[in-house]
Amino acid sequence: MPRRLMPLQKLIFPGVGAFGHAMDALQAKGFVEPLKEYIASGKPYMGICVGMQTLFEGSEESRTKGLGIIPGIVKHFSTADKAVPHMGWNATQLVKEQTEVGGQAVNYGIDQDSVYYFVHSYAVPYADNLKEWTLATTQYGDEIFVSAVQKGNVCCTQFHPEKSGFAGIKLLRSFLEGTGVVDDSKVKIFDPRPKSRDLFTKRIIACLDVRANDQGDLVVTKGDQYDVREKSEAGGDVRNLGKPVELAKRYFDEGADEIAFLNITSFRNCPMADLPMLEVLKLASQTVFVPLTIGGGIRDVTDPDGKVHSALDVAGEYFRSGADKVSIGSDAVYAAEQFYANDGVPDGTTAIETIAKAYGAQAVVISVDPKRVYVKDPSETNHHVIKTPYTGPNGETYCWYQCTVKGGREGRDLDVRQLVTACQRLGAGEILLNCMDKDGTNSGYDIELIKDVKSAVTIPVVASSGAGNPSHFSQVFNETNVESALAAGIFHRREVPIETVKNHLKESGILVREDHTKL
Ligand code: 1PR
Repeated sequence: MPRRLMPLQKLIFPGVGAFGHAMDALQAKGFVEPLKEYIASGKPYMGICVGMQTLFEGSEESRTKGLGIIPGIVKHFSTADKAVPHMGWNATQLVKEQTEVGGQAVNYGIDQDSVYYFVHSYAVPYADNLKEWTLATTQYGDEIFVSAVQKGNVCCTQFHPEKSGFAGIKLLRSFLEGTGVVDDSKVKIFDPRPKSRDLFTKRIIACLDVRANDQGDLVVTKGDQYDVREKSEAGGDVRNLGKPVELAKRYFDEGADEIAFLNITSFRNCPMADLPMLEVLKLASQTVFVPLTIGGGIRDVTDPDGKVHSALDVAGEYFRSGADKVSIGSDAVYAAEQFYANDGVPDGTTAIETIAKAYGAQAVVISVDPKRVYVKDPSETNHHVIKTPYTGPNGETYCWYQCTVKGGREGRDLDVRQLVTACQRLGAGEILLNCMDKDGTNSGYDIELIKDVKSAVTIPVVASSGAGNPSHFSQVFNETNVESALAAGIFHRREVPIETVKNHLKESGILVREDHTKL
């Protein structure tokens, strides 16, 4: 049934997910012609991410045609020199300037000193025939792509203003409070200037492990090597380090670039209507304007009446409640086992595949809970081993990293390299790499593990477990090429503020995000 958009005064099309999926949905719901008609009428339009990409003629991501309003094809990033998806905070270079100020600001508040949150594997390479349409470009590796579009009544961003802290809110406010239409005759256009290196920043992520305590309240907790109970002979209480929504807001205010919530008791079956993290996400997304990842229980769930909800349905509920990414733990291990049992052929049924197909690879994170298994000699195991200077209990100098499920309760016959390569092949977009041996120890990240995983995949990797002081962050960024580092305990216990970590990284010459925007 055709939809009428003409009565609208302004239209924002915030896209998440895959190009083909978005275009098919527009087609099926009768929005294609009304959207074209609306944009042609000269009324203000803002497209975000896929909401921008669909204005082009097509995308390498799909055979489905785009709206064809802007010339050009959306292309996949090269993985030769960088991780893909391009996931994180990057700068923009404005290539338009107003010769006469008044009405709608041509830059819509975009600021070259700020960074904005991107999450995409496909982008429109900048080309001269896009001059009239290009408002800003961004460099990732040595590729320069269109990161913002502007012409007349059209303004779009490849990045997500709604997830870009106060810098992004300033942009949305400019569109909402301005006329939303720029007089192009009063705009000067420049050529983008390539830089010797991109301005992509390293992300600092705060992680909140959440579960119900013995009184039934949802609390943020933190384990030592995954044991979250206070030490006592009778078995202590679950450690309570605060309330999830309040802590998330605190970390946003303190400069976290992303926040992850992990429901750590999700291995217990939970009916769809009672998923405890939905409310947490809904409330957190009202005050937290950086990406939110949710993990724990992303798998098929069965209600008490026997009704089964697919992992895709569960993920959909989380996305609609404010999650930007879902993180899959145990189910990813089972999916990898199924993948190898199937001779390395994806069968399209796993949660990774179904969620990535609908929401894009960038929305699917794999949370890995590995632990070291020491061997005297590599011949003792079929698994991928590393030689390590940190010897085992009996002087062993080799180890492999065993994947676990159910929050580390059960080890499987799968090593971490097998897991991450299978998950990348199945369509995952990021690896959240925990380490059971290091979790809660404050002794630094497991650099050997991180290097090993990073060399096996081209998707971004989050280093996790063991951060105890700011120099652990500079160490992990200097010694491995991970894109981001996560910590929990030191932030919860206020031992090291996020700002101290970022100042230390800046002093060490590592690029990090600062949001100086005043609203
Ligand atoms: O298997 O898909 O339902 O997901 C369960 C999720 O819950 C997984 O992501 C798993 O990592 C997590 N989880 C389960 N049990 C625990 C536990 O601690 N008992 N938490 C747990 C994992 C590890 C990190 C932690 C870092 C940094 N927590 O999230 O935040 O190690 O900590 P640190 O900086 O204090 O060292 P599924």
